Amino acid sequence: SSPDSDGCTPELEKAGLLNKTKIAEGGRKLRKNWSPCWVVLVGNSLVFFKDPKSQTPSSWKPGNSRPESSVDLRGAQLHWANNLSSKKNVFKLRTVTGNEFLLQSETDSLIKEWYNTIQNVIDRLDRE
Ligand code: I3S
Repeated sequence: SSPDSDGCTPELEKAGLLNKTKIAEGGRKLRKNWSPCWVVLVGNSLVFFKDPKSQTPSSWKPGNSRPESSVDLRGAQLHWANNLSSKKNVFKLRTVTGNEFLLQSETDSLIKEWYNTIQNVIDRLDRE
């Protein structure tokens, strides 16, 4: 049977290392502070873990590690945002509560996968 045969454990959709900075909190602009971050997409949330060295996708289990923060993707908006940074491959995620994050990877294919996977979750939640 699948690990989620009881239907109670949210499905782990994707996990990996991205560069992250928060640029707004509740609509108020913040100063950029880029840092590498383990990003985990599980259920309706994007979860951020601080210490990349202590986290791997295979070691991640719900309740096993302490997330730095998490983002509810319901009603969120995703946009490519290369105009907001000198870095390449940047997208912006804006939550309904007005928190804004930039996420970035040097690897084109990787950032496209993340963009598409997050957008699919947002679209699924929009249809609910
Ligand atoms: O959009 P900005 O203000 O040019 O962003 C850069 C700055 O935040 C800079 O920090 P300080 O100005 O506090 O030293 C960061 O080090 C840069 O990474 C920011 O720009 P990029 O283009 O990397 O997003």
